Amino acid sequence: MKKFAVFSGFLGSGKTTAMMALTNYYTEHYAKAAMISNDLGEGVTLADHRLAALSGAASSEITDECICFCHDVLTARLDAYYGDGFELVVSDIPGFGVGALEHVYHGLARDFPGRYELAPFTVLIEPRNAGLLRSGQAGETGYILRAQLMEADLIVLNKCDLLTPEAAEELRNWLAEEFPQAEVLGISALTGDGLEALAAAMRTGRASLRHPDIDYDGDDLQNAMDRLSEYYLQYRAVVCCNDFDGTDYLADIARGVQRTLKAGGREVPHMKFLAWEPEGDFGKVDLLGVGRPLVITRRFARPCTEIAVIINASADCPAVPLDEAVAEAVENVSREYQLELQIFKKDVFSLGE
Ligand SMILES: Nc1nc2c(ncn2[C@@H]2O[C@H](COP(=O)(O)OP(=O)(O)O)[C@@H](O)[C@H]2O)c(=O)[nH]1
Ligand SMILES: [Mg+2]
Repeated sequence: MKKFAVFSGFLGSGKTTAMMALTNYYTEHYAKAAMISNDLGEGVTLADHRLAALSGAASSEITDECICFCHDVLTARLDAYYGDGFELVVSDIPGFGVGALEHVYHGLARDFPGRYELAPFTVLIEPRNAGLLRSGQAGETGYILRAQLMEADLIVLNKCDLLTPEAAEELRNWLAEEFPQAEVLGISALTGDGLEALAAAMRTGRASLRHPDIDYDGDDLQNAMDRLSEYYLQYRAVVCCNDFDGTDYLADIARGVQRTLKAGGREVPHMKFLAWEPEGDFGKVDLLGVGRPLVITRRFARPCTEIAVIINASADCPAVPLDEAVAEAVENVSREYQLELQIFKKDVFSLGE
């Protein structure tokens, strides 16, 4: 079997976490599965792939370009995995992912007929955004969420651990009524609930290869894309004396960025703060909107003396003020923690340029 699935969905919906959980589950129960983190940043080892690798998932990344537009790179990667005995490969989509059904699935079906089995085109949504969409309060994000869900063969309501079973069922029912072309599943990528159903959908389900009318060339998508910036910073931080709490350090930086962006009326759908120490222990903090509480995704088990840090984001904020907000927070907090910094790489760009 050479099954391939795209996992689309809004920033922060849990694509990376779900792909990690699914590939591990699938490998344990069925056959070898792997994941590809697709990112627009240049170079290698952006936050999602680093996280997946630290977590032990079979993982690789495709950077610089969306798999929508580099089928040669994608097919070479897929063929290498299938040649190696993998039976399922899942990849996410950078940015908003809108249009990936056409560009990836139809592109592969047209140019490489019969070479891969396309699993259901899968779109993740988190309860908060499903709720906002349902109540008509999603604002400009509403267009993006709706377009993503219209592309779906399979809608995955993720983070169901944050809901009561009744509330999860109600949201699933609403999604099924509103997007009748798709099957709807509820999972928690964090607890593993629902992974069997997701694995079964990958095994037995098929892509429908429809052509939904998502107004791909319309102003709504273009405007949203134009406002999006990508941010990437990697550095090493060494404490001058004693040790420090790496998780608190990441959270303090995240709070600093959050304060500045909030004061400037900016938004950041998803900013990741990932750090690891030489032994492989790691910590991660996620900022999923300036008005939402920080999420401590993973705590360092021990105090740190030296860490490598990646700060990686898609933000609704022009590149310059975004860069300034992060630089200020990193500088202030690192001084407070008495850390010496060595910057390896910085890459900040607007998608609209
Ligand atoms: N409570 C909860 N949090 C989750 C779940 N899945 C992902 N998250 C968290 O949501 C945040 C964004 O997840 P991520 O996988 O990076 O989202 P992506 O941007 O779509 O790839 C992280 O803090 C995750 O730990 C889940 O099932 N339940
Ligand atoms: Mg991700």
